[in-house]
Amino acid sequence: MNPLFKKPVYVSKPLLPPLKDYFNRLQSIWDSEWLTNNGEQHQEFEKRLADYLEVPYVSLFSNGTTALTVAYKSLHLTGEVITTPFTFPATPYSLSWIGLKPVFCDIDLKTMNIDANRIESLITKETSAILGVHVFGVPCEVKKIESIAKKYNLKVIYDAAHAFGVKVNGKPIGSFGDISMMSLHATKLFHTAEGGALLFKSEESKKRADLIKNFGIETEDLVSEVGINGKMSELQAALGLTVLEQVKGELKRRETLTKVYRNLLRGIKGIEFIEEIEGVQLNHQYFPIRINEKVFGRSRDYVYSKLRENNVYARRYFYPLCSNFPFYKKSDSSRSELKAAETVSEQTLILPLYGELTEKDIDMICNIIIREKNGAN
Ligand code: T4K
Repeated sequence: MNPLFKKPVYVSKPLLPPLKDYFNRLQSIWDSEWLTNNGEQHQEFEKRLADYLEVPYVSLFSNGTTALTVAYKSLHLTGEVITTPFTFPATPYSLSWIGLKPVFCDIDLKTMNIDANRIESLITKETSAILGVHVFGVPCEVKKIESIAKKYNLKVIYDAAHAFGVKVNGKPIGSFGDISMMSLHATKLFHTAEGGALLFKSEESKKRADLIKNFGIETEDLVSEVGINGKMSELQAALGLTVLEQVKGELKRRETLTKVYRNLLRGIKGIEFIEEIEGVQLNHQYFPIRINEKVFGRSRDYVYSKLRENNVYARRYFYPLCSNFPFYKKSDSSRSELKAAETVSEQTLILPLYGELTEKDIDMICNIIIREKNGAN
């Protein structure tokens, strides 16, 4: 069979700025002979990112996973942390690596985020925090989570890996909770190849995270705590500064392409997707759809394999569910019922979305899907 697409179409493609712009910054790095450890590019990038994201303080990291771990350390978390199983493995792993226990809470079927109404029943005397994930850039129920945290004196951390530039009622996503983490991996709307950032409200929190990510070294004479190497290099920071120039255009293009997807798939029975949400400025990081086999006539996995036959590499984020990883499944982490998360994990498919796609590409991708429904009837 001849695939419909001659070249592979992946779920995402890194936003690549003009190479000459990056070269100019590389030249400055060469001239300075300073490659990492809070150099000029790093300092400029931290300021520019804080401005762009409208948060007071940013700390840059080598990747998002290390950034999360440092966030927990800086908040002195202990014992159990309530989180979602419908996420990338990095979310619970970052807890497990420093001896914290993830406790999985079921999700809301509509937003696919942690179900705030179920959090309270999982709180024990061991609980020290709630870790929400704004999955696919859709914000968690930040107000409800805040009031639960207040009532039980818990910290709130947001894994905002997918939520670069998202706003809720005009407020930047990084302004909620004690600390938010953004992944700056190549597959993200905005990236530094590998990278991550923590966003804070106070300078004191930033200083603490900065200390931990640099081995806990305060001065040449004083090492005050067990730190780690989580630093971002000058090469990554320079790439970030260059990509930042392009991100608004990419966002606009993705918004247009999302509308094309929605128009083509709206009304197809058995397929659901996220429409505009009142008061929320989305970032179109991903275009997830949910396929209900009973109604659509074909399973998510069947559609996934048909897309593959045609060179379209859609992804089953997030499957398998983290709570089903063998080491979590047999542990106390997966102690509650996770029905909604099971359903969503079995139904979700992420379709390709990035600025370089054309309207025609999206039309062809949707045709492969719709053809399967018709074939099934
Ligand atoms: N929390 C959440 C909720 C996350 O989703 C993530 C990461 C994290 C925390 C941790 O953040 P980091 O420590 O990674 O900063 C990818 C990314 O590697 C990962 O960052 C991301 N989430 C996850 C959702 O997606 P994979 O295993 O799917 O990557 P891979 O290599 O299969 O890439 C996906 C597609 O992107 C490929 O099919 C092709 C395309 N691609 C990829 C790369 C790396 C390119 O076109 N160019 C590239 O350079 O995890």
